[in-house]
Amino acid sequence: MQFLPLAPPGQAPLRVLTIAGSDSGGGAGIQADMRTAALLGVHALVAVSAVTVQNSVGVQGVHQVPPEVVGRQIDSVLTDIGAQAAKTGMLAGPEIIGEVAATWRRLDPGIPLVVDPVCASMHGDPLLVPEALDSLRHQLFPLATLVTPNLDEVRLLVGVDVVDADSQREAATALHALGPRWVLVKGGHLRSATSSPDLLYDGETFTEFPAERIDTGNDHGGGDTLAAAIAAALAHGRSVPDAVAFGKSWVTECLRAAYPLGHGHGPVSPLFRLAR
Ligand code: PXL
Repeated sequence: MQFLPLAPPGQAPLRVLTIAGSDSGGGAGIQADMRTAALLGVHALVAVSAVTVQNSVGVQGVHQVPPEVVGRQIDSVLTDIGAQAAKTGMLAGPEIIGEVAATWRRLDPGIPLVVDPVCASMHGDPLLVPEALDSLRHQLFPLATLVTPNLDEVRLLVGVDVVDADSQREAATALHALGPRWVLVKGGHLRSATSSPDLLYDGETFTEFPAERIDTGNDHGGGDTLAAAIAAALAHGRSVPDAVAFGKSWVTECLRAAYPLGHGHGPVSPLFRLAR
């Protein structure tokens, strides 16, 4: 794959702000975003929304950061350091979503915002309280350049069971009606054992992004990694379709390099990049 251009040593790289939760297991959430950012040569700014107590087997606890502190982290880094793109992951509850949306509207940074509407971990442990779905739909989605739900999140957000190409289009249309500029409905394990096409929609054109299906039980952090790589490419000024194509090829390589960890599911890995 083609990587992103690097800043010369000693010069500031482009920045991506990630607003997300911490995974103590180091494979998903903020840690996934920072691994991907670093290995793509961009600098990650971080607003922590929640601290999860988590390992490879599951999530044993969630501690939300006070909403005001989430807003102040965003304000602090954007008004001083500045970023060329931003991304949200786990936001935990309606209060934090409301604060992120209000801060974004007030600062109006004029940069792309990727919203990965994280609802649960791969083990099925909740990472968003159910009452927060309306805040996601009506406060955050209208601010998003791109939203990147998986099939479970699609079902929760718009009530569409994606089982084939038609229902994937129906879901993309319903999600787009909530206000984001672009929607990427991830295919997950849809359709065939060898490919899992994601569907991108901007209100006019449907574009399919097929990708090789990598069969691994170690795919923790895959969604975060995809959205983080898309945000990094957007920071570089790529168009949304180009950034999605880049993110797909990045996460495919990270899935190929995934490794086992602990007694459960290991993480996707951007560390392959160090070997090149
Ligand atoms: O992969 C989604 C995700 C996002 N953020 C945090 C997580 C997870 C999955 O476990 O723990 C903090």
